[in-house]
Amino acid sequence: MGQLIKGQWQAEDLPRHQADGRFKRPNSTFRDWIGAPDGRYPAAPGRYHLFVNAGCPWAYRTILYRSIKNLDDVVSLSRTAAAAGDQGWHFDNPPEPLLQVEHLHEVYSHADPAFTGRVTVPVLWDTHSNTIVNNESADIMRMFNDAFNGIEGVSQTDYYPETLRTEIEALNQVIYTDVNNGVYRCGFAQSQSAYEEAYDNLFNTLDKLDDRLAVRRYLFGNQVTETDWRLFSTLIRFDLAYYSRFKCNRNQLLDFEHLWPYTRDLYQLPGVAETVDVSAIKGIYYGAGKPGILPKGPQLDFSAPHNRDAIQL
Ligand SMILES: N[C@@H](CCC(=O)N[C@@H](CS)C(=O)NCC(=O)O)C(=O)O
Repeated sequence: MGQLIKGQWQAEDLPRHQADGRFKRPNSTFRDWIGAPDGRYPAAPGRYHLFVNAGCPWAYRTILYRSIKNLDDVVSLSRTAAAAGDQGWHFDNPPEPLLQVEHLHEVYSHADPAFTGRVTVPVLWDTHSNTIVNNESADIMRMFNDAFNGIEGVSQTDYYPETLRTEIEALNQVIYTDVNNGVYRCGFAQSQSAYEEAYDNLFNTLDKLDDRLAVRRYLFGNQVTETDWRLFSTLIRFDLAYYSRFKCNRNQLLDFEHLWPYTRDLYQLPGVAETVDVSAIKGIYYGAGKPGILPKGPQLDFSAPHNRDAIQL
């Protein structure tokens, strides 16, 4: 995919690899915060908007939080078409209603006419000052966790409890490196050794997480945290895309004794199932090349009983 250079779309794809073939993900560029003490972005209902792609695991985290925190009436949302085109992400049935644009890169150049960088989803947009508040999914999850809690109807559930923060940060780091980004390090590796290293790290970590979930209902016991949602965002895509498209094929998720029922357990919590868009997931990973044929399988029953309620911890 191309990028913006001084506000102009450039189709040429700059390399995203280190010399040894390892995939390197660039950092996000807009990092402001709703509800921060500077008062620039107050937590007002109807003021903010999300631009997402429902197949993307990073954008998905924000779609998921918007649903489980009951923010559907507080933060509005537009989806891009499943697969990127020659100008990157674009909207189906343009123009997109909020900003009257056809491509996501126009949202970025609206915010900053001289923007240089990658045009990524998710984007959290402020309709008052007409700019991007933040385009880093990890930040947006944290904001959605508590920034709007003063608004009626918003769920008060805390997925980042004070008492667990140190442990959450530590496990997030491992899961990000080896699993969330690990599947991309498999799929986008440019050398055999970089791929095999990422593959081994991925499955070693999944094995450890599987053991951990033998005795705990969720990663930190019987309370769902941010770390569960971060892991879930990758697991729900695993057999649909990563196993085949990214060559993460030592096992399917279906083969893991605990990770598979754990994924179904999270899927069956209120507000989650309606956020999982299987055709968008297939579309983002398989749909870009012509003729854009999507795999028909695999058949996965996320609604099958998980029997994890009995785990006490
Ligand atoms: N750090 C970002 C990463 C987002 C990201 O990489 N999104 C992908 C889609 S899955 C994207 O938009 N890629 C376009 C590009 O890199 O040009 C986040 O977590 O929010």
